[in-house]
Amino acid sequence: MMSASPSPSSARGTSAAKAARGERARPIYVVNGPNLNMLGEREPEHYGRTSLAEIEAELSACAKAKNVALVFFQSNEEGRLIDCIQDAAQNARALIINAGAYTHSSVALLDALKLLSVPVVEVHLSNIFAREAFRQHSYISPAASGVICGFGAAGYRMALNAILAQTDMPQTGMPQTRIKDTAP
Ligand code: CA2
Repeated sequence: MMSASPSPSSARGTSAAKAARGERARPIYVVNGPNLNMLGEREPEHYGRTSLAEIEAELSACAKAKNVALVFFQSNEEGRLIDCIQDAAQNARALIINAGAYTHSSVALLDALKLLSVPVVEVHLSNIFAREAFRQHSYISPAASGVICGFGAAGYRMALNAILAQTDMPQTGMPQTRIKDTAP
């Protein structure tokens, strides 16, 4: 984990410390939506030349170095993405999602993501705000802790690091969990 020194022996046996360790053992889900299985094959001007398999391999290496488990999932089907998000709501420590074009259309994904009480990071390879108007609105952002876009494949690593900073280092002042929308 990221802490520099072991917990003091007095804190190690407490139920709070055990709960924190159990939470860290949960995997971070990395969910990719429609057409992202085609990465590297077309439109490199928007999405780069790195394949999804290469992105996942790089993330796996980062996660291994930090002793974090990852679960990867990609689907072109909205319902299968929702099933995965519901699974994450039960089992994940956090979730990274590039919902692809469903970002701009899916209230169903938004509703599913609202089930999560752990950090959710929305990632886009391209800077969606510098593209067509229809890409500049995300239905899912209200359920996200944060959004990373425009940094290509590196955005996934940034998301992982942001989650680890948020969940392992509460002293940084970042909120520990996603703030729920309390608007009526
Ligand atoms: O920039 C992103 O990551 C997007 O989520 C990618 C989506 C797009 O609809 C969003 O507006 C922004 C599209 C992913 C399609 O990826 C392809 C990759 C190679 C060839 C064709 C599509």
